[in-house]
Amino acid sequence: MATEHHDPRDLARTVLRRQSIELPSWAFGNSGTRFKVFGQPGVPRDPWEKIADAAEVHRHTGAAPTVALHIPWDRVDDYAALADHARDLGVRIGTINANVFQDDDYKLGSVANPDPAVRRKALDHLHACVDVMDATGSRDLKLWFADGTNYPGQDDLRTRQDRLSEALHSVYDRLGTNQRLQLEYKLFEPAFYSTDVPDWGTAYAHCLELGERAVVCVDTGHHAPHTNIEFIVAFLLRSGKLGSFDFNSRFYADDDLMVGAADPFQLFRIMHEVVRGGALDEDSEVAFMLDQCHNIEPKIAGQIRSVMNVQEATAKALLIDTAELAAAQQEGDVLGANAVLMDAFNTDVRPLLAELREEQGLDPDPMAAHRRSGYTERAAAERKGGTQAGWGA
Ligand code: AOS
Ligand code: ZN
Ligand code: ZN
Repeated sequence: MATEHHDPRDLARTVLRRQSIELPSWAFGNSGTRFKVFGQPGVPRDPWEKIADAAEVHRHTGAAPTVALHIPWDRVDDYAALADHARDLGVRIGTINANVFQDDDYKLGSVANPDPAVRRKALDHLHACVDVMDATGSRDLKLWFADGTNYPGQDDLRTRQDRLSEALHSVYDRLGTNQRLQLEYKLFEPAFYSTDVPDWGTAYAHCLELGERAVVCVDTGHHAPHTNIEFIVAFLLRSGKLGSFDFNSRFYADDDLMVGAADPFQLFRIMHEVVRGGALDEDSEVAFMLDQCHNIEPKIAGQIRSVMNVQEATAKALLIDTAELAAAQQEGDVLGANAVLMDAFNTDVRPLLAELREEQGLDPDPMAAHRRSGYTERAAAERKGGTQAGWGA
């Protein structure tokens, strides 16, 4: 038995070396709550500078080679030039996020709005986002809709599903053969009575109807409290419908705090299902993105910390002795099986990750390397007048 036992550390090293985490451009701009946006010095003034900040995260972690855009927050005249700019800085443009929630027209919704003219406007924007993808070479279009209602009777729930479905079909038909539609669900907010894509089941059903290139995005902050998110991950991976993650953590609602900060054990359980379901295999197409707001902490450092948190949870999940776990499960050894999982979770993986970074020519401590680089001070000195960017703009 001992001879056929693989050392989980070997697999961990291989997978961790190739793991990549996508950064959201909007995490680098000023953000806040409805009560106050606290500005930070050196905040990017435009998408070009947001990409430069993302590149700084990648420089020290080696694990964040792509940056997601949000349109129109990241509107530029020439997206191909923006993609070149990213490449020059050592990163690439990743997912394109559509924004059909910030205009006055969208008070009663976007693609599910009762007014056909507003629905048309929203749909035109979604199509324009696919044009952006064509220019940047992006694979994924991420759709999150703020659509819903605040009061019973405000609109017809079923008709809204018909309108949503019509728009999704239209966007899906516009996609190129190598492009995908990621449908993101969220239980509530900004709508408080009903939401048109409230949960994974609704997103899954729409994606099934659309076809193979429509997949579900799981934002970890978008569930009711105590939802077993790892079950959703396991289910969606089993049916080939998990497209991506928006990682963040929450104490109350959609808090968008740093991933792994509120509940590292939950992140570990999710990463266990990710590994189990093959989402970190070499040919996996699951995208791992951050969707966070750094309201009070420094933004670049906040992203670096988040990337490290994902790496640590992944390393722990990869260290689970799967042979022992399977044997304990098969024998009905409840405590034994649980102990296998907990042993891995309680392992200090920081030395392993530090070693892997050194092998890649990186500083073993990305936070310290970023601090020492003087990047933040330089940005603060050079970027005058950068008060708002992205979220809160
Ligand atoms: C909104 O709650 C969602 O998480 C979306 O992913 C959204 O596009 C993103 O958070 C930027 O606001
Ligand atoms: Zn999200
Ligand atoms: Zn969210």
